[in-house]
Amino acid sequence: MNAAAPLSFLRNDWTRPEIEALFALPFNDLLFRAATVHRQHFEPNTVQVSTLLSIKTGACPEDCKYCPQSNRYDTGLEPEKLMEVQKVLDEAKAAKAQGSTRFCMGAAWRSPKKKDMPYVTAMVRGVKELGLETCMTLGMLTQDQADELSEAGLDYYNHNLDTSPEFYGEIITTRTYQDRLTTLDHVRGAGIKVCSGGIVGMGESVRDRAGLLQQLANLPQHPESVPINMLVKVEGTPLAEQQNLDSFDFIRTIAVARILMPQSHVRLSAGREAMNEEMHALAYFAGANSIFYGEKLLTTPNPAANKDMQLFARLGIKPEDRAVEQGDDEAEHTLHERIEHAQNDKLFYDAARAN
Ligand code: SAM
Ligand code: DTB
Ligand code: SF4
Repeated sequence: MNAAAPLSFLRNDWTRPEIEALFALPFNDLLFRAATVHRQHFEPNTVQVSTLLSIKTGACPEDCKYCPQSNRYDTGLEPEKLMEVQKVLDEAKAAKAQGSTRFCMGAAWRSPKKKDMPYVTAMVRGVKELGLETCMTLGMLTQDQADELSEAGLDYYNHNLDTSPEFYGEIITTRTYQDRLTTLDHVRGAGIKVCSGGIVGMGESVRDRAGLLQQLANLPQHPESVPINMLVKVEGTPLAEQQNLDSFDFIRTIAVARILMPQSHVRLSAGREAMNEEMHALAYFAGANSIFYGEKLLTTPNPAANKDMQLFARLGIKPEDRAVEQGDDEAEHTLHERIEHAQNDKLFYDAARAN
């Protein structure tokens, strides 16, 4: 395979051997190729930043082996019922003030109940009014529920395939792979943008990673957003003692996702607490161009916002600015101010070190 061959057109017919061959490329060839594709479709020094909030925590009836929120495992997590709408809006305001452009709300549900819908749609309406993009992840959706969320103005729905069809049964038994594909179909059918990805580091093989990416890339339309999570090992879950994933294998997964889905935002998602700055930098070079920003994911820690901003400054990365497109530049200003501060901090640090 020619490492430099440009792959700029969109395909939905990737075969597993083709994808496995990408994984098998020498690391530098794979990264060069992914970075080339990235540059053909995106401004390569721009990263989208989203904030995540758990609007309903724990006590989930599903048995996902990685998840601290399943009621099957004793992880010491304190369950919390659905948050009040106003409290969610207060959190969204704070996220906006921090410079986030998208607010993602997650609920530990198998699927939303009828009685929940008025609350979640009110959250979507309220968050949109603040000028933020909205994203939700609430479990499986019927077509009617997807339509209702779309009507409320939901921009993105996150529903992950998590892994390959073959490995899936080792991780989750309470809903099927087909259930997940059906929900994605309902989301697409409702005109909501699709956010779908998976988790690596659960003991799957390279073939499984290729299988996950094949499923995503061969959907009728690529997901607009593809979160690649590295397993966060939580005590009490069946995957708590899983072996650490090789860092380069994680970066390879990002790079292959970038090559397969050239126009999608590839999100460097859960697991960043366990990644050093060099690994973040490699992930951005390999084509990751979105992160969750702020101290907490749903229930587990995430790097401090300031730490991300300092790294952005050191790497010359700018946050993607959606605010300007909308004529509302308040959030953009905040983020640029934070980057400027971080840049000044770095100059100060470098000067102090030189003396
Ligand atoms: N309950 C809903 C569902 O699963 O459809 C939405 C929330 S669920 C927490 C969203 C996604 O978070 C999961 O599909 C999984 O990919 C990811 N996730 C959960 N726990 C994780 C962990 N320990 N490490 C990495 N990713 C995780
Ligand atoms: C996604 O792919 N990753 C996010 C988001 N979608 C909802 C969730 C990560 C959860 C990590 C474990 C936790 O904090 O509970
Ligand atoms: Fe429940 Fe979602 Fe966690 Fe699975 S991943 S146990 S569905 S909260």
